[in-house]
This record gives sequence, C-alpha cells and structure tokens, in this order.
Amino acid sequence: MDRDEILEKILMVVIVILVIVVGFLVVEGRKKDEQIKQVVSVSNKIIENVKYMELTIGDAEAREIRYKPAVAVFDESKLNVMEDMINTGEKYEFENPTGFDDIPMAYLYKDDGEIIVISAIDNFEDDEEKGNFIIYQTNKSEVKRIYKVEDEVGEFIEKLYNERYDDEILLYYGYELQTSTGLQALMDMPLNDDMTERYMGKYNQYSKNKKLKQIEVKDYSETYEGYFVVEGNDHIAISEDYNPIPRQSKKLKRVPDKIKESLSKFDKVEVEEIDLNGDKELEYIAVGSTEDTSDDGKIMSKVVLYNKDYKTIGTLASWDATEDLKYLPEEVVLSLDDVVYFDINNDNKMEILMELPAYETSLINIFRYDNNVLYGEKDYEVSLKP
Ligand SMILES: [Ca+2]
Ligand SMILES: [Ca+2]
Repeated sequence: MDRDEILEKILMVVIVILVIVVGFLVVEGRKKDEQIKQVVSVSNKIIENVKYMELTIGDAEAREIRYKPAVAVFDESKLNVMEDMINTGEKYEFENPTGFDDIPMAYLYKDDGEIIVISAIDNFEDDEEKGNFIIYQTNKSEVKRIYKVEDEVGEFIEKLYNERYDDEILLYYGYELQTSTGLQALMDMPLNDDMTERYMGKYNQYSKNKKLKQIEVKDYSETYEGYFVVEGNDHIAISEDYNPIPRQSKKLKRVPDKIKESLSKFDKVEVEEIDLNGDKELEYIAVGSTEDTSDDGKIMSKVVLYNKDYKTIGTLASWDATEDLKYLPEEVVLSLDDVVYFDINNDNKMEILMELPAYETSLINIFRYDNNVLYGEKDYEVSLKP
C-alpha cells in the first residue's frame, strides 16, 4: 500500500465513524423527543378529573415549624390554572436531591380515590431557579417525580391559600378545624396578634343535627405560655352564613341484617342513616361495640360506612381498647356520639367529623364521601399508648 491508499483507508474509517456518531445522535435526539412527549402526556393526565384540592403553607409567624390549617379549593378555574402549571413541566433530575424545602403543598383529590401530593420546592443548586420546581407523589403507586415548571407554583399556592384562608373559620369547641380531610389534633394555637384577632367575631353555632344560635366570640384564653384557645363556643361553629346541615341523620330502630352480619363479632350494633353527598341515596354509619369487663373480657369497637345496599365503603376507625386498659380511667368504646355530619365547605355534601381519643389529646378525623369513595384517613386504629 502506498501513502495515498493508506490515507484513503483512514479517510474511509473516519467517514464511517462520523456516520455512526451522527446516526447515534439523531436516534438519541429522537429518543429524547420521545421522552419529552411521554413526560408531557403523563403530566397531562396528572390532574385530570380532580374534584378539589387542599392547600397548606408554612406559618411564618409561628415560633416553630408548623403548617397553617389546610383549606380546600373547589373552584374549577383555579384547578385549571394549577393544571396548566403542571403541564408546562419537564421532568427534571436534581444532581443532589437533598435539602428540599417541601412547602407549600397541594393535595389533589381525584374522582377514583387517587390522591396526588404536589410540593413546591426550591432548588438549592441554583438560587436563580428558586421555587419553580414541583415534586409529585401519588397514593396509587411509588411514583415520585420532580418537574421543572415555568410558573412560580409556590407563589400561586400561597396566594390562593391566603384568598381562601380569609373565607371561613370552622370552630370545634375552642379550636380551629381545617376544612380538609384527614386527621388533625385539637391543638392550642400559637399566640400572636394576627391569630387572636382572626377568631373574634360572629359565628353560627350548631349541634349534631340542628342550628343552635348565633354567638359572638370576643375572647380567648392563654392555655400555656404562647398558646391559646378561643372562648365562648362549646359546640361546632362557622363564621360563614350558609346551611351546613342540609340533611339530617336519623338513628335506626332496627339494625339491617347485612350490617348486623358484617359487625357480628360485636355484642352491640348501632346505625344511623344520612344522605351524605346529596344524591338522594342513603348512606349508613354503624358502630359495633363490645364492652365485656370480666377478667378475660374484651373492650373493642369499630365504625364503618355502608352504601345504600349495605356494602362496606370503608372503615373510619377501630379501637381495641383491651390493649389500652392500663391507660384508661374507665372503659370506653367508640360511639355514634363521637360522629358529626357537617358540610364544612358549603358544597352541599356533608363531611363526617369523628372525634377520636388519643394519648393526652383528642383527634378529629374528617372524611368526605362521594361516588362510593371515602376520602380521609381510613382504617384508623385508636391507641392511648404514649
Ligand atoms: Ca348519598
Ligand atoms: Ca362538604
């Protein structure tokens, strides 16, 4: 081979390599486009069929890290804005996924019972890009994704929260309740001018099944240093003027056979009927309880929601109090007296508010029912253990 032939061969090899590299890049580029398309189509589906969202943000005034009471948003136009924001997102990988600031938060409740959690996060890798990342997780899978979105989603949530927060106050005895589903402790509130001022004013007060009277909250009492409860309300009260009890519950004289069967391990069963969601079909809330205080006896109870055909929709709570005996001053079971039906957000659908005992406090578990789905902290097992 002379010199020219060698050069020609080298040139050929270089051309072949170039062709391979260019081809590879084109394929990779297509793959990337494909990936982006997939991400967009996935993200397009993220909040389809969302019925409502719940928002909470960090309380800057509080002396400790805590969240403000969550508020629920049903406004479709706001849901659409949120949807648009998410759909502008591109999947994003942080180089160093530590130190996320994961407030504020939005919980998106879908028709089929799926709950998606969205957090606005700051990217500490780059100060310029603060706040325009979201992270989402769903209760239906292990999926946890980070998206970079164009809008300041954190700012949006905060603004929306503040608009909604001013709307309504829901008081349960001396405490403010969140208008969101799930468990919350009846907690004394951190004392500062904004907070105490917020609660003063007129409220409509209700018992389990009827309106009582209008009250005016004028005072609060400091419970321990830096914390307070509202004075003057010994029931449930709302600051807004609407009918939170559009339908009444009624205790049944006779327990339906199917419910009796489903709670057959309990000595006693009590049932109330009510149309929670206003579709003219009745729902049933039943409490099964056993209070056998003999030496080998059992003390246990369970609260279950059934649909019109007596099919179980979900268990709200259960309590095997036998295990808590040494913490109990006396025998206790869950009962229908612990359950209140109340439309806490003026959408004509009544939420279930269930008071539950807990170690050194009480919890409120709020459930929302619609389309055969029970939203909230289901299957809650009461325990009085520290
Ligand atoms: Ca119903
Ligand atoms: Ca409601």
